[in-house]
Amino acid sequence: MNFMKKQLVFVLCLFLTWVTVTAQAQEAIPLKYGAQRIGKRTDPAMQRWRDNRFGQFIHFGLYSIPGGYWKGKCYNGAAEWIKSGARIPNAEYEKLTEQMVLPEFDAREWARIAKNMGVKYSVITTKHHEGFCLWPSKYTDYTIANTPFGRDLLKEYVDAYTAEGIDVYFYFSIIDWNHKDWRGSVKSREDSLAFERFKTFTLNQVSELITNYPEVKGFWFDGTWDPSMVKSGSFTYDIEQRMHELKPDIICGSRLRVDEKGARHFDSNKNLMGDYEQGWERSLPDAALPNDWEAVMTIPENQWGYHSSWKGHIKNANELIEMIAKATSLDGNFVLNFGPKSDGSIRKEEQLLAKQIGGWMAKNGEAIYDCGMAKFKEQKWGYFTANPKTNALYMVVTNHPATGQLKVNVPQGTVIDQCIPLGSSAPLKLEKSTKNEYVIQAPKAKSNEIYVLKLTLKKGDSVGNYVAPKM
Ligand code: LM5
Repeated sequence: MNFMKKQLVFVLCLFLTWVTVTAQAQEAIPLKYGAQRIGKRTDPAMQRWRDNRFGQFIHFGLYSIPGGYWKGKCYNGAAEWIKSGARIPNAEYEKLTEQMVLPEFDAREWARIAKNMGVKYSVITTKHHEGFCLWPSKYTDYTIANTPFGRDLLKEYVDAYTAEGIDVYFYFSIIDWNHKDWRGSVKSREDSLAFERFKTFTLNQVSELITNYPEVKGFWFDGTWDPSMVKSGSFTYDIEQRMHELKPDIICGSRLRVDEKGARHFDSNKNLMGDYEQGWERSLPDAALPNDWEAVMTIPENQWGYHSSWKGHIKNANELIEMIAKATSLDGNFVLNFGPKSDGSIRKEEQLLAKQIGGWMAKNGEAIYDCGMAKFKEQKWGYFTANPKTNALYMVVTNHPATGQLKVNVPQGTVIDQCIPLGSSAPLKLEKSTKNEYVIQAPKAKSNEIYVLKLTLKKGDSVGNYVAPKM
């Protein structure tokens, strides 16, 4: 091709790109029930959610009583799904309420365990798919009030966690296997009338929760995938509006929402609905995302409610700590699930992990709380995190090298002044090897220890990237 031809092709390409880009820009579909905001929230409540970084999930309900077993048979599906897995009729399942005695329940003990683990927020199942409510709802009798335990478990939880300075969030499933008006799909006029009544019931319950437990910081909706919901853009929009009327800075993930065309989480224009990506169930992204996000994780495989015999792989403390670090390094939150036992206590395995994680967080939490993505690339030894407020940079070392040396690539021009392991005051020897690389003499790590190095950059160098949105 001669020069002129090349130029012509180039100009043509430019033109075509322009045509596609403008066409796409014009294609925005007008939506009544789509995203209510584009880009990250910039208010203090949302910044607090980000700064918290590490949270706890609690799955507790009637399913905690059978703990994965029904009539002597073990069900290896998720324990909180046992009503469905073992096809238990309502009348039989409801009898579990008689066994809800909770002799060992002490919300302050749960809160202490959470506090010592280092979480800054906690999400509890106020009502899972089974429909049983952990609070005395005036809109149904299927609640904790009508059990031998009888007390308002949710209130005790809210008070105890709030007293420990832990923010509380409410998990709420829209699916309700116990409610006569709930429908997974709407196939007749009768269904349609029932589901309309169910919408009112749900709005009432959400309002009741916000009104009676004003400490709640946000909602974690679930069970929004059935056809009845996917066709209910206006309903999920109404819930969002109602929550904001009652509590303007309430936080709610994307799982609640669907637009009028049936697009879930992201509307038909690909804009995130709700405040953060809430689809990360038992998985973490591998790269940065444009939105806030939160991953929720189980200790065993897919078990959220109490299961008395965990099968398969059970994560150890370091696996979970690595996930906390990874989430932080990618500007996301990490929430670890607990499934308390039917007597109200927390199982020993979970208590031990909570303690191990808590020990690590007490020493190294500085690299997690208030932190986010650094502008330095991920490297083989682990994860960089950065605190934009203090301009500190952290290396969370998950792969201690046999060489005893950590090679650290930094952007050109970056000068590291000092490197100190958290929990120590002695700086490590730091060599500048080539233009963009430092070699750090690693601390003598105990085997299997994840440690954190705090780097101080030359004054004026920014660790940024995790730029908190401007207020
Ligand atoms: C699995 C994978 C992606 C989205 C949804 C599911 C099914 N998950 C559930 O039904 C409930 N969500 C969990 C937080 C837990 O409550 C589980 O029972």
